Amino acid sequence: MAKPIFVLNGPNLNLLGTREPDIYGHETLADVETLARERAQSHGHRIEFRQTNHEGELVTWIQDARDQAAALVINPAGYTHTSVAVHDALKMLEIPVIELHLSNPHKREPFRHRSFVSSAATGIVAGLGPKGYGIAVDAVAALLD
Ligand code: CA2
Repeated sequence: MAKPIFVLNGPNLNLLGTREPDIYGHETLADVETLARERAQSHGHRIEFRQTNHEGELVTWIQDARDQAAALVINPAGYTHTSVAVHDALKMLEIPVIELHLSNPHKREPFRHRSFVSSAATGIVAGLGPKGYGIAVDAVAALLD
C-alpha cells in the first residue's frame, strides 16, 4: 500500500474552534481533519493526521515520516518560531514538506515573523484559514504526481 501523507499539528491546535475565531476560524481540528482526509481521498491518497502539545513527540513523528510518509504537511504552531529541534528533524527529510499556517504570521506580531521551519520546507501555505489544510493536501498531491 502507498505511504500516507502525514499531517502533523503542534501545540494548542487541539483547541481550534474554541477561541480567537477571527484569527483561526470556527472549525475544530476534527473538522479540519475531515477536510484534509476527504481532499486526500479525492487525489487517491490517504492521510495520517496527528496533533501534539509536546516538542519531542513532534520531532519523533517528523523522524517517523522519513520512512513512513510520502509527504509531510506540518503546522508546527508556536514551535514554528522557537524550535531548532523541529528544524533539524525536517532537514533530514527527503520528501515534500509543506509548512502550513491558518493565519498569516507576517501580518501578526514581529515574534511570529521568524520561522525555523520555512528554510526546511518545500513550500508554504499561510493565511487561508482552515481551507489551507485542503490546499496544502492539493499541493503535495500535485508534487507527488
Ligand atoms: O496560524 C497558525 O496556524 C499558527 O501556526 C497557529 C499558532 C501560532 O503560534 C502561529 O504563530 C501561527 C497558534 C496555535 C494556537 O491554536 C489555537 C487556535 C484556536 C484557539 C486556541 C489556540
